[in-house]
Order: sequence, then structure tokens, then C-alpha cells
Amino acid sequence: MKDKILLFIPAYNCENQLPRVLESLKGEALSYIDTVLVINNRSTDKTEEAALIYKEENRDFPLKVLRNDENYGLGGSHKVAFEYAIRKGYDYCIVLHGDDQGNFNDFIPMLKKGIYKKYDCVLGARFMFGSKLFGYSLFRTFGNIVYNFLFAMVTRRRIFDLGSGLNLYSTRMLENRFYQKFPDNLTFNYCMVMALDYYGQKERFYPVTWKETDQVSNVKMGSQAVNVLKMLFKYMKNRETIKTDYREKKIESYLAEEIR
Ligand SMILES: Nc1nc2c(ncn2[C@@H]2O[C@H](COP(=O)(O)OP(=O)(O)O)[C@@H](O)[C@H]2O)c(=O)[nH]1
Ligand SMILES: [Mg+2]
Repeated sequence: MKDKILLFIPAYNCENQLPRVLESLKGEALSYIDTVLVINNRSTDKTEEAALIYKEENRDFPLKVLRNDENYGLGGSHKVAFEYAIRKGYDYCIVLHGDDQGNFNDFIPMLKKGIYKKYDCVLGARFMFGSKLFGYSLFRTFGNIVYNFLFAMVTRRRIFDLGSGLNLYSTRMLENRFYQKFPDNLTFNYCMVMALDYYGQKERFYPVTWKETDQVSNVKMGSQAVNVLKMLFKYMKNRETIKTDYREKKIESYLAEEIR
């Protein structure tokens, strides 16, 4: 039977990039996707309007637009999307950032060969043989490689990325909601990598392209880098810390309104 696949696009202040991302899915990519779910995380620009205009102009494009009840961050947006995927019976949830840095089409050979069926998750990797980086500074590349190495030591597996903007998760793996108390901000993905170790999930890293052109990165690199190290160090000392609440603000349930 054909797998039911949800493509989740987190979107925050990317009015210029989002239509390009949607456009890039036309053709073969859409043959693998049942629903494209754009989650507007309370953007302050015209991101949501851009999504709605795109839907209006592309009537047969399987697009759904949600708006988070609050700004839940990138991690919180994942929680909304994962819940949606589980509740609506999707077999897989693919995440693609809405700011047009990654490219869904990089996953097509992997989807075509059915590679994902043998894993709990397939993680797009920007720093492995076959990956391609455009406009990414040497400093950031180096920093990422060092961090990959540190996480590899602690999780005792080969790590080629700690959070690219293109990843596939099976809903079977997500079902027990192990991620519910993970950080709501951009460090969510680092926790997901530690979870690979703690829960013994089976991952596959897959090389992807990554570009930086007109995006505005919201990452506060310095403070995030330090926080991530602390997180990793705590986990190294006591692996049970992964069960603690990593959030700054406790949220009962992550809710979103279906706009269209
Ligand atoms: N920064 C940020 N990004 C968010 C948020 N919610 C969703 N996103 C999306 O998450 C993706 C990654 O964010 P970005 O700032 O580009 O981080 P970077 O690519 O790791 O430098 C983008 O596609 C954003 O549109 C949020 O609250 N903050
Ligand atoms: Mg980005």
C-alpha cells in the first residue's frame, strides 16, 4: 500500500521564500506527498497571506494552512505538526523549512528507492559526503562539524547533522510523544538527536543541499551554541535528563487554528 505522507512546512517571517518552496514541490515531489501543511507560527510579516494567495492561485495543490494559537517556536511548531500527523493517520511526516534553504527534491531518490521504510527517521545531512553547501561560511561549517563530533561521542553513533531543515520521521516513532517536553525553540532538533540514542531509534543520514541567499537567520548563534553544549553535557552525565522539561514556558497543549 502507498504510504501516506505529510509534508510539514514551519513558517515564520518568510513571505518571500515560502511561495518558492511551494513552487519547488510541483512535479515529481508532489507525487510522494498527500498533504502540504504550512504552519504559520504567528509571523509578523505577510507569510500567511503568501500561503493563502498561493493556495488561491493553485487550486489543485494539496495545501493546508494552520496558524499557531501562540508563537510556539520552531520546536513547538513541530509538536503541532507531529500531533496532526499522528491524529490524521499519516505514516510519515517530512519537515521542510519554509525559508527555502533546503530542497525537498533532494529526498526524491531516497523516497523512490523506499530507503525510509527501513528506518525510524531519515535526517537531511549538510555535512557529509555528497552534501552541497552554498553561501554557508567556513566558520559555521567548521562549528557544525565540531558539534556533530561532540554529539557523536555522546550518542555513540555517526552524526552528520544536528538539525537541517529537511527530515523525515515515521509516525510510528513519534506516537509515544517522547518529544513533548523538548525545547520549543530552535534547539528542539538537538534533543531529537539525543533521543536517537536514548530511545534506540534507527536513523539514516542522507546528504542534502543547503543554501543561504536572502534568508534572515533568527538564530542567536553564540547563546544557542552554549545552551546546546550544556544540554549535551547534562545528558552525558545523566541520560535520564532527556525526560526532564526543557521548556522555558510550560504549554499544556499546542493548538493551531485551521485557516484554510
Ligand atoms: N526563528 C524561528 N523560526 C521559526 C519559528 N517558527 C517556525 N520557524 C521556521 O523555522 C525555520 C528555521 O528558522 P531559521 O531562523 O531560518 O533558522 P536557521 O535556518 O537554523 O538559521 C524557518 O523556516 C522558519 O520559518 C520561530 O518561532 N522562530
Ligand atoms: Mg533558515
